Amino acid sequence: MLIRCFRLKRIYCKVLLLLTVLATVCLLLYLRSKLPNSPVPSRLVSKENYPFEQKLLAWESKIIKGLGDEGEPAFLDGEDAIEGEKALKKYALNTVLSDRMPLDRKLRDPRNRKCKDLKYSPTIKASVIVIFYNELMSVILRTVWSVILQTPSHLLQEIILVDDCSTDENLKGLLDHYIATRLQNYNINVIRLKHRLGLIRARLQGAREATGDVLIFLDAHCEATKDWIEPLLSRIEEDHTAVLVPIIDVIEANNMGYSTNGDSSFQVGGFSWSGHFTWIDIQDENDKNKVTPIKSPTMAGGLFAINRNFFWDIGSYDEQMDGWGGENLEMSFRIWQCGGRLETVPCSRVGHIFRDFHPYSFPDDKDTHGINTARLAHVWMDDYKRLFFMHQPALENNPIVGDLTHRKQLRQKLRCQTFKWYLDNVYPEKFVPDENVSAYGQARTEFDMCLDDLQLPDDKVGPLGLYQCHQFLAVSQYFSLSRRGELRKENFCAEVFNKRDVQLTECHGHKREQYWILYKNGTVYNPATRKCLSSDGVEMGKGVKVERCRGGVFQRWVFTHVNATALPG
Ligand code: LR7
Ligand code: MN
Repeated sequence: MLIRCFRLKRIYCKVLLLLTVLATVCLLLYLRSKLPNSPVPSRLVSKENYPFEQKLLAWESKIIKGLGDEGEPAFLDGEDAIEGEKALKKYALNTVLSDRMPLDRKLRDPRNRKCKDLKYSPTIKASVIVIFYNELMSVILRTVWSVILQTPSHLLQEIILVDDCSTDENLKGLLDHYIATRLQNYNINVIRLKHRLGLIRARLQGAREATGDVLIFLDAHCEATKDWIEPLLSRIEEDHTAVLVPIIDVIEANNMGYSTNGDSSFQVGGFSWSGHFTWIDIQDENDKNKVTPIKSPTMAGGLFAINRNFFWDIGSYDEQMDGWGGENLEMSFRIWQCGGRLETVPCSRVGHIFRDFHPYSFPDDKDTHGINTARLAHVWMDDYKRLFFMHQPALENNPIVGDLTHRKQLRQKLRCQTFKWYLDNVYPEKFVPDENVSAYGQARTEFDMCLDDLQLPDDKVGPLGLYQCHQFLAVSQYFSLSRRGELRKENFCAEVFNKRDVQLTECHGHKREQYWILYKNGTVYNPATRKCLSSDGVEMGKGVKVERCRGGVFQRWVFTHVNATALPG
């Protein structure tokens, strides 16, 4: 054709050649891409993953630009809204909404103004470890994107995703394909566990693979915000024994709104004697507006940063802990008792989706939280474990708790402090129901009726009740009269309402309606109302009240343990 071309007039020849070349290029381009509008370099799409690519494209085409920007709550219309409601009931998360929301949405900077003036220049790198079991893919990926977008690349060694043997098929090939095609420029490592190990051992697997100076663990439904990592790394560089928690903000499970507690007030971690993590308001007025790290007695467990070598030196995790729960208190007590510190870093903020229930089930339906907590009570709490086992008597001498030799050896090897040391030095505000009190135990009337919390849930206010005394020591009938004159159980105090009713409400420490005097004769007197605690006319299962003091059987209360010298006559 070329030779013939030369024979034709030169101009026709050139045009013809050009057209042929153009057509060939077009054809080649079309054939190579096969996938119109794909954001993905075609070399990454093969015959095998072509279906994944199509699925991702279909999904991506439905993402609504700007939805949830700045962390604003988002809403869908029509059918999507209805489906979203259903999803919320099933997964404790509006999965429909999450799937429509950009994975790289921009959040506003939630930090206290003063944080913005602080300069940090850490020189160490973090491995971010995210474990998941059957989490929604868009939620996992939003976690990953937020880390990538909010972390300067010189501070990020790698992101490690640990799949705790999920059964959701989307989290296999499709997730791998997303990472290979949309995140190929980042160092992301996916570890697939062959069996479900539970979140504690899954984290351990991630930690074993990590190579960064610092490990940062995140739940698989988090979003990091501006400059979140710098204050964490700087603090660890300064003190390698500091284990750090960011402020954990709430991402609403129904509308994905990022909500903060206001930019200055925040909470640190505590615990209840039943072995649960609790949030506690900061006690020290000076600490409330601080932007420097603040000591925290415990941590929630899902989001924290720790020097990698220190993580191993201080005993990583109790590998015999199964499933979910307890590992956070175990680690908190251990860190403090064995020479580290736990701190909340107010200038680092990460959102977490708080779900109303676990969308996954546990193998064998075991109470892993209870069992794990029994393990930590035996190892770390010395005699104070009595207070935990009062809540879980069935676990006290139960072989299900497993062998503790290694953890006890660890405690010896590290020459750790006692639990009393921890309470005195780290958490002096913690109320110990049978120490430094003037009376505790059952408070009994002459008719074999006892004060009873009537199974009031932890987060509710309800009547201080009366119920038949149990033969054994049950937590529901365990009350203390504190040295400050509170009639209390854990953080709930008996308070007089309307000069008559007695309710259990959060202890506030301002005395008044929460102030009681127990006299040697068994009278429980409330000076604010000048009335006495009475069981007169109270039916079993109903609330006691205060009445004019007149002595007699209905106004006499006998506590199991009384420190008589501490009582007025
Ligand atoms: O078998 C499982 N395998 C897993 O990999 C069960 C769960 N998981 C994953 C799961 O996908 C998630 O990424 O483990 C992570 C934590 O599970 P969640 O999100 O269901 O737990 P949670 O947020 O309700 O619970 C808190 O307490 C747990 C106790 O074991 C863990 O320490 C969680 O990390 C912890 N979460 C937080 O601290 C976030 C702040 C919430 C609070 C308070
Ligand atoms: Mn979580």
